[in-house]
Amino acid sequence: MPRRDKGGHDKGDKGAWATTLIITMSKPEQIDLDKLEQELLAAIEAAADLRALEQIRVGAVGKKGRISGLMKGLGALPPEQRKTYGQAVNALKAKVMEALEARKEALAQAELDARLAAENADISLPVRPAPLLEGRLHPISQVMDELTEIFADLGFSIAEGPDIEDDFHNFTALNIPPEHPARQEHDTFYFNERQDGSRLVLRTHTSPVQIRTMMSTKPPIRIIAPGRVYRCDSDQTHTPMFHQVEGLVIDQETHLGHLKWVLQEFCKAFFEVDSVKMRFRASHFPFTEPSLEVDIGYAKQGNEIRIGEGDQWLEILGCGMVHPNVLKNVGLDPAQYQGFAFGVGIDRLAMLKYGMPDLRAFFAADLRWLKHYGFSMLDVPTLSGGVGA
Ligand code: 2NM
Repeated sequence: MPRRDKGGHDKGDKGAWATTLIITMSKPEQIDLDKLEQELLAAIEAAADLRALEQIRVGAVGKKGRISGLMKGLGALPPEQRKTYGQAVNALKAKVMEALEARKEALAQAELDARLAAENADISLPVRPAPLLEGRLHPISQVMDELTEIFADLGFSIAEGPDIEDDFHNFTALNIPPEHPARQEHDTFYFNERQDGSRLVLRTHTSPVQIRTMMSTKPPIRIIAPGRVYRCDSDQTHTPMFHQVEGLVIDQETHLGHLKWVLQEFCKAFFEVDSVKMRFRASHFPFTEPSLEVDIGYAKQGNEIRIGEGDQWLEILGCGMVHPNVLKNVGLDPAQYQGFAFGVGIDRLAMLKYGMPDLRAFFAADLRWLKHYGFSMLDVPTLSGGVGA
């Protein structure tokens, strides 16, 4: 295409056209327009894409385009020729516009066809694993879900509370007054002193959740409180943060027999066995009276341990009847209400059930470990399917 088609940015260009017109004015102006028409229609037909077509449009009917240039040249014609010539240019313009429109539609359709062809999906290709299938649930999360499922089935609700507690909820209300030796045993993480001299703590057990529940809820109460707890202790068998689930039942006639039954049902469901051998030993906690520690029977077969049978014992939890002082501290009348409480270490339960030998691996964030011991997101524990299925 000639240079001036690009819109005639050059002033001299326009002049050149006017000259042509005047020279061809006497009669052969028709020929000039025919030639231009052929040229333009051919260019439109040959436009390879919408961008090329737009350039042709601007060059022909744009403000500085060739046809617009012809219109502007009209004034230079003798008056008697203006009308016919003007009509001819208008007709040319209409034809060119029509051709532009048609080509534009065809090109748009072709571009859409090409895009559809390029973007189609091969549904016969194997599906890439979704994040939901690739990701793994930490064994602790899995065990928490299992515990929730089991205790929900026994009629317990879930209660939660803050990780940062005050002295009253973490100690005093639990019958652990200031200077009580149990405060040392707890290896507490203390925050800096506040203005009134008191210090907040990272909760050393989830029992403050039970305190809060007893203070805010009228019995009967049946809750479990799973969550993180903190003790300033770190070696092969201790991590400064670990997980506990504690349970609490408060009613008017709840007794130790109920406690034994609940723990037995829990152990059977959790370890997925039909019967468990359990041993209740007298113990001492400030917040329960009487207090008991519970061992579970197991047998070692090679490297595996079988829970529920055999003549070996493994301590798994502590429990007891809630101390009358605790009931008084939360405003319950010990003459009217009583109940039991228990506490289990979740991390230890997970190690036992899933055969994980090293506690510290739980918190090492090693993806290879998680891939091996982790659970699929879709493995939701159910009692009917076996909680650890
Ligand atoms: C244990 C063992 C025995 C316990 C007691 C209470 C409360 F708040 F009711 F007094 N909560 N948790 C308790 C009793 C916890 O953990 C080994």
